[in-house]
Amino acid sequence: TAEALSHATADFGMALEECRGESGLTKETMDEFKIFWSEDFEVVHRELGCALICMSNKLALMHDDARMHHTNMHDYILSFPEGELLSKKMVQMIHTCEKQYDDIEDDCSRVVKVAACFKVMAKEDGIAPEVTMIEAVLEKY
Ligand code: BOM
Repeated sequence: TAEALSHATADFGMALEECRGESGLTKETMDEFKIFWSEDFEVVHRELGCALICMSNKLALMHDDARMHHTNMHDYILSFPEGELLSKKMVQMIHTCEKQYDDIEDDCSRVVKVAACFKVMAKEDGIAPEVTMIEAVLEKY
């Protein structure tokens, strides 16, 4: 659900600042992680892919080959309110997207493609959060 994904985005986004240095993702490209879900934000920068790898590694959500760790991702999403349905969907969606871009060798370039694919799928499915929903979650931190 969009509710669960707002929580996950708010929590996952906490790792962004720690990952700016090594990923090279500037504030001009992405000021805060919540804007990932904005209509106006295009998920195209290789640096964002590098940042997603770094952020995922802090939470053990990826394997060494920069592919999703299915069990850990499932359990992570399950930890948020209303996470039951989302955890299944999200693992399926990301896995479907991974298969689509499996031929891209560069990890950062591939991961940003997978993330863009996931954004499209989540929007189609109606589980993509509005930026305002994420802001509401962040206010309670
Ligand atoms: O093969 C790469 C798999 C990793 C993809 C990670 C996709 C994350 C998309 C960005 C949206 C994040 C929203 C919530 C974070 C939960 C992890």
